Amino acid sequence: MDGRDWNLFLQPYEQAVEELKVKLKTLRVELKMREAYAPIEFVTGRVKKVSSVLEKAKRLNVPPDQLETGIEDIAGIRIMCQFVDDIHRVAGLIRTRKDLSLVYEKDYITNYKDSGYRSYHMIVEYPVQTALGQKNVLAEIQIRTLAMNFWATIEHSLNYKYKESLPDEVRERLKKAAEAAFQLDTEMSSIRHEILDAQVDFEERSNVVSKVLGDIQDLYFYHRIREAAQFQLKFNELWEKEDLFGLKQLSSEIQNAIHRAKKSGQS
Ligand code: 0O2
Ligand code: 0O2
Repeated sequence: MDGRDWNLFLQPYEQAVEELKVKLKTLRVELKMREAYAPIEFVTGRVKKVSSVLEKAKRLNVPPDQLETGIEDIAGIRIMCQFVDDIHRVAGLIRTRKDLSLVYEKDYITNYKDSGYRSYHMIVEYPVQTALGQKNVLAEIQIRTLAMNFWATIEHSLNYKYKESLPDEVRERLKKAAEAAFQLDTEMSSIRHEILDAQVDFEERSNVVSKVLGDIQDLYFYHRIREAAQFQLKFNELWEKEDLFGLKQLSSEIQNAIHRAKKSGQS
């Protein structure tokens, strides 16, 4: 083991993690203000412990003088999202940032690991300003849903306890649990889409109702009393049946009637 000062070695990584956490938490606040919904639920970060850095270097055969390039997750940031769609949105936002540069990405959601692990990883290079000038450090940003995080947190702690000797039966059950967590994500996404669709339908229906009722008033204004009364009856019937398609058709029929009324008023 070399006699390096580990605190000094890890310092730029500490700085990178602190800065990235502040920036990503700020992004969450800003998105919440702009869109009322933030694709980021919460952000955490950590610097790898010296013992874990050494263990990983040994496992990956990284020489002691190449730790900075050979180990990409000494600085680690985790971004938790509610929905799988949010992960792609957040990854897109990170790609366009000017304060870091993307090195490469690993999509462990499409290509999930044998263990069942799912997450989206982005390896980035982040410049920190030190007393000796700028230093670029590598950082790993893991983006995952709350369900993926729940699974990974528990699986990680079990693996830590059992190391390599995790019983096969437990390994299999963990894989099944990962599948169940992913199904939960899929179900939540589909419920969300249905809610969004329902919101759009509701919006559309209330717009068409306002338009039809306003246009019927206009027909009275043009003294088309009989026609207006017939349209009102038709509207009542369609509104009762919640027939959005029929209401849209009625709206264009009324538009034509108004058009005719205007024309005959002019001649
Ligand atoms: P708030 O308003 O207190 O929630 P830190 O230095 O404390 O900002 P650090 O060291 O990474 O961040 O701490 P930690 O314990 O890893 O948690 C970071 C943030 O994530 C904290 O919020 C936690 O409250 C939040 N967090 C952790 N687990 C969960 C969780 O399961 N659900 C939710 N919603 N939040 C969680 P803050 O930023 O300190 O703010
Ligand atoms: P930590 O800080 O304890 O989480 P490797 O796959 O480790 O040989 P690489 O290329 O760095 O080498 O790995 P990878 O898989 O791209 O990303 C490494 C990190 O992803 C891990 O960090 C974990 O945080 C997470 N990860 C990857 N696979 C699993 C898994 O099966 N279960 C869980 N719970 N997490 C996983 P570390 O090094 O474990 O560090």
